[in-house]
Amino acid sequence: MEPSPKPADATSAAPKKRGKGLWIGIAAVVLIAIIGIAAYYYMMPPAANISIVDDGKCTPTGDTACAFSPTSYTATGRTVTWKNNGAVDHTVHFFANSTATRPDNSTTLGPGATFAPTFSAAGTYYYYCSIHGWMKGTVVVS
Ligand SMILES: [Cu+2]
Repeated sequence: MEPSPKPADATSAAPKKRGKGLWIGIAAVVLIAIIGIAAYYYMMPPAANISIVDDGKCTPTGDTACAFSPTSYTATGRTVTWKNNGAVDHTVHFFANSTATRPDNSTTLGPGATFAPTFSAAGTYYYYCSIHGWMKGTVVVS
């Protein structure tokens, strides 16, 4: 007998099946990666427009290391995001001389916290940190 055709068929069929499985595996990995990246960006908080910075102390004599950066910000839209990139608590409180329809003040923002009010009207909004009164800033909404 000649058993040679059977092994030849087996070897020629095996790589074909393995190759298909490999491509399905690669497609699955790519699909999972795309879903993962999309979920990551969806879950991410919006990028901050104004960074709150400090030296971890904010001594009451007017520590200039504790500040809003930039101190004056011109918004491109109606929502502005502050992020506390410092090590101590801060707030964003709007002065009464801002445009009358100013948004609500923030609650206390711990390190890493964000505050993103939407301004309902164009205007110039003056604000300060109620914990460190010398920290002040301006937002211009058009
Ligand atoms: Cu502060």
